[in-house]
Amino acid sequence: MKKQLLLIALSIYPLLTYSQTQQSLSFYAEKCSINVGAAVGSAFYSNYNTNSTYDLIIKRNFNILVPENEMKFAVIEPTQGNFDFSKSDQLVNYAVANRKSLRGHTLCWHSRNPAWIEAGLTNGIANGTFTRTSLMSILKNHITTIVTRYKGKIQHWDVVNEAFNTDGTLRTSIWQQVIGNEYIDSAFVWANRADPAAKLYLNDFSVENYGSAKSNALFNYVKGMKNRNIPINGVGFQCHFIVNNIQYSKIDQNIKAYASIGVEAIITELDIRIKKTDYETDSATQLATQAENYRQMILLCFNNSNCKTIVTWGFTDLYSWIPNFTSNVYDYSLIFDRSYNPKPAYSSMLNELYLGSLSANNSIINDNSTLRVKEIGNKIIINSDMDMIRCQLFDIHGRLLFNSSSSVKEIEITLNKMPLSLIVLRVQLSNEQVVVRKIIKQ
Ligand code: 9MR
Repeated sequence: MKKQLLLIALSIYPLLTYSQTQQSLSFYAEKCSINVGAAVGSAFYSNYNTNSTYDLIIKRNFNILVPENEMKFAVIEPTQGNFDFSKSDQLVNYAVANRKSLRGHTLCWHSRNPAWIEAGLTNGIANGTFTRTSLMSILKNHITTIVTRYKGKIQHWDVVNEAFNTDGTLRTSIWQQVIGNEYIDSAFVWANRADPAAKLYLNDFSVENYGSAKSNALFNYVKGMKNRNIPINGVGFQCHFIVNNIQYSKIDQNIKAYASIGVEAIITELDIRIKKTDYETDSATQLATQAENYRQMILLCFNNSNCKTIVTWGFTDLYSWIPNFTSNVYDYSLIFDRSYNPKPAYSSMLNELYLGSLSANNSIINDNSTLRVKEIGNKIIINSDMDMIRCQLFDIHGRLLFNSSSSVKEIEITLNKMPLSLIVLRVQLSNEQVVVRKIIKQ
């Protein structure tokens, strides 16, 4: 009877439209312990708590929000020492009232600095307006004031944004030129002192794929920060992608590299743009490919315990930075269309989260016909009727202990150097089902 019900649920789900179902992205994401979020831009403030479609989509679908522009330096400290919190307070109050988490974006960046900071550069070169000491104290005051104000209310901070060049060198922002490379370490230390519970991230673009000069540089830098005991929790992969042009396995490999040094790698600004001429030729194919791309991004979160946040950069094509940024060559990058209708990408994310929620709430874990786990001495033997395309073990802190990605029906893991405590087994089957099982080691 139970199986029959499940089959019916699976088969009708893709047919439901957004307006017909009460379920939502965050409804299922929470069952999978995933944060699913969106950036909110200027439209948020005119829709603030109005129960408009814009407002309802946010309330129902996202459990983490990020201000697209309203916490940037120029907006929040337009003149030295005078802070304008009007917009950020509105967002924070909304998040508290609606039980949403927040990502603060961003405390230190080369871009969107106010004129009084920009005055320190002439043609991009520091001109002596600020000394190292004066700029340190400006940055420290900026970070400390904002993080302290929102202590306990903003759970993630993009402390430093886009610090690297494509070749892996550090960007010569005003902060880097006047303070030196240590501006990054200092920014993290100041943010941590102001709110020790907030998680702190170094956010960047084109750092998603394992092995590029820029992603290697970011990885090595973060490793160095950990060695210097700088309080960094993770990196943000912005993920501004082009449809059908995403290298999942390289992203997966990169996320796992961060796991190996105890660092999160989360998805902070996802959008997947489509060339307008391709869309005009065959919109159905483009949207279906985009839907599959978004689904695969959700799988990265399922398959990596250090990637439990996925945030899109906006949610409706009505308000996206893409057309303007690409001189109208690209568009249609988000999961709702311009009329707030959910796109195929929305449904594919919803379905994937729904499937994930089934294994998260144990309805599949206990099905011994899918997966059998035996412990013999210091060995764990995992056996499945279906091919296992990935098999991973994590320790209690979510650190990866074992990882195999060959397609097999049986796998034997020797536990010699593994910690004696709870470990978590996560297996992805050839039907893409993810099975999770907890093993208590004696
Ligand atoms: O989407 C944002 C756009 O509205 C702003 O004009 C722009 C400059 O402040 O920033 C855009 O957001 C960027 C984000 O802050 C950092 N990563 C890249 C994003 C897209 O450019």
